[in-house]
Amino acid sequence: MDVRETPVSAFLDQRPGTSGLRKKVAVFRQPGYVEAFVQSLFDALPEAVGGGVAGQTLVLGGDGRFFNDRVIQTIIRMAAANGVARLLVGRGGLLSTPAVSAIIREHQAFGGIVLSASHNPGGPDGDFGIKYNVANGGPAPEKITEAVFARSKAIAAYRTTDAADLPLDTLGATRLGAMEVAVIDPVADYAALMERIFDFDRLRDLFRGGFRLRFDAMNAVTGPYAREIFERRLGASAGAAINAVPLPDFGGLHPDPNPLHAADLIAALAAPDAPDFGAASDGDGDRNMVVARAAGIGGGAIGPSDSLAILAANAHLIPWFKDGLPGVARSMPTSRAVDRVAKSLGIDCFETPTGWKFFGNLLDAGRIALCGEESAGTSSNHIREKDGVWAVLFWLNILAVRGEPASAIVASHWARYGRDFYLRHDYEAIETERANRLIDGLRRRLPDLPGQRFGDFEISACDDFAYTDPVDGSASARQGVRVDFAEGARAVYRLSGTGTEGATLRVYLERFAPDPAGHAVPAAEALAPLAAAAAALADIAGITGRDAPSVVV
Ligand code: VG1
Ligand code: CO
Repeated sequence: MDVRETPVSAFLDQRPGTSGLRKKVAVFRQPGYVEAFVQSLFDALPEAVGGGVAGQTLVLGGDGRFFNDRVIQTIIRMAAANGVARLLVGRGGLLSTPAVSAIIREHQAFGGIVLSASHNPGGPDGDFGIKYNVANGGPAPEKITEAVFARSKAIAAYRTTDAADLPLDTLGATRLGAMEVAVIDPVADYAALMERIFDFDRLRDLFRGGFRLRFDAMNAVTGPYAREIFERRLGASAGAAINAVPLPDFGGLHPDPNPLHAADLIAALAAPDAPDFGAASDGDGDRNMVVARAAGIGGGAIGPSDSLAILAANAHLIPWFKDGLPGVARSMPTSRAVDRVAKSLGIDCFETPTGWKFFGNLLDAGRIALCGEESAGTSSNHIREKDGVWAVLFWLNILAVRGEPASAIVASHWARYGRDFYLRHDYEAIETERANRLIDGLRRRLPDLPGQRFGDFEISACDDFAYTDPVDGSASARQGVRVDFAEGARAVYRLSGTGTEGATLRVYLERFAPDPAGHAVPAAEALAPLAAAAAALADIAGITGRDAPSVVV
């Protein structure tokens, strides 16, 4: 095999964000763009993690979106030219993000590459992304992503080889030069892991008893996982998994599992013949939305922050957690519902910056075993990524053991712990300069804000969230502006690190309501005064020119 050093000029925009490098497909399609980034990654690893990919095993797969098939082949050739010994590739180029994490751990691989822009839209006009995961199965920490970015600014050539595309549709091993390429079943290792975590006998009984699930894979990567696990192994009725064939354009759907983009699922769970439980996941299968049959308090979509709290409170019902949890963690903007559960369990609760990479050390050190984000991500120490299908199985296992409808479990959780009303307002594609001005302005005003009133709310404390990792001491500053109000409410402002167009301002709103008498109110209504106060405080309309958010979830 001839290794070819191909000159390339550096692209200066290859800084990975919250979750890998994410750009418009058109950006990734520039000649040399993928190659420059992947070579920067390979070049940066020896110093950043103490060893390079030569002689190692890597895992490779993606969510099947447009361009996945081309980039897979590019990376296969580059991996061979960079001396990778063994490459595990998902059949058809498909692997969900949680499956990559599971496979890295199961096969003690050096790392893995996931091709996905996650919940961002796909297709030629949509988004593409490349993420790197390290040997613990988790997203590369900032130290590595920054080293890759630094390298990408100086890269001058990449290594590849002239070889035809490899067929990826049949399982088995082939070679490219000295590298073994093993085409693996994308689902097998992952499904086996799920069987070790949950009570599959009990779940089979649940479905045998007529329980009806509707799982919407949104034409993204989880279809094959859902068919195998829910339908084949657990006996859910055929067709319980819908939109279950991964499509390059996601069939025109936007695979972001929230009440807005999975509106059909919400409607199905509100219909007279509704299934017992609904769920959906995102492009790469790491997010989940769970939906209770709509029936009074607790019915409908279960907010991700509530879901995390409820999973924590019920974790002892799952075989994997029968001895309880050492601790839990949530990203900073996630509601404080799980904090109250941790308090009542007498365990630690950590608050980390947004992005799954910040949970890795806590999980590795055994300080936590369950964690989540308000953005529909939940997972545990079974892997080092968030995990959509796992979260659905967790809920099903709780439902099977408790024998109550999901809505009743939500309502009784609120009655016991209080309800944290929660909403996120996104202002998408605003001019970057205006977005930065808004956040900088808030930062500057921080010292003067305590004591000021906005509408019904008085600011009791505020800061720009900074985090020091309790395990390795690494520090991350400027992670979002937190504003606490004396009335048990909170607003958080931060800019998205996954958007691909201008800037996205996220405003996270929450208010604690201890009294069950107030729990029936819809969140939008309960939070309207807080939303107005938060918008006024930051002068969102004045600075961005937007008088309403583009997305409310
Ligand atoms: C968003 C979410 C964050 C999540 C990230 C990746 O980041 O807020 O919680 O970890 O997406 O999720 P940001 O920076 O845009 O707010 V996924 O499913 O895209 O891998
Ligand atoms: Co995702």
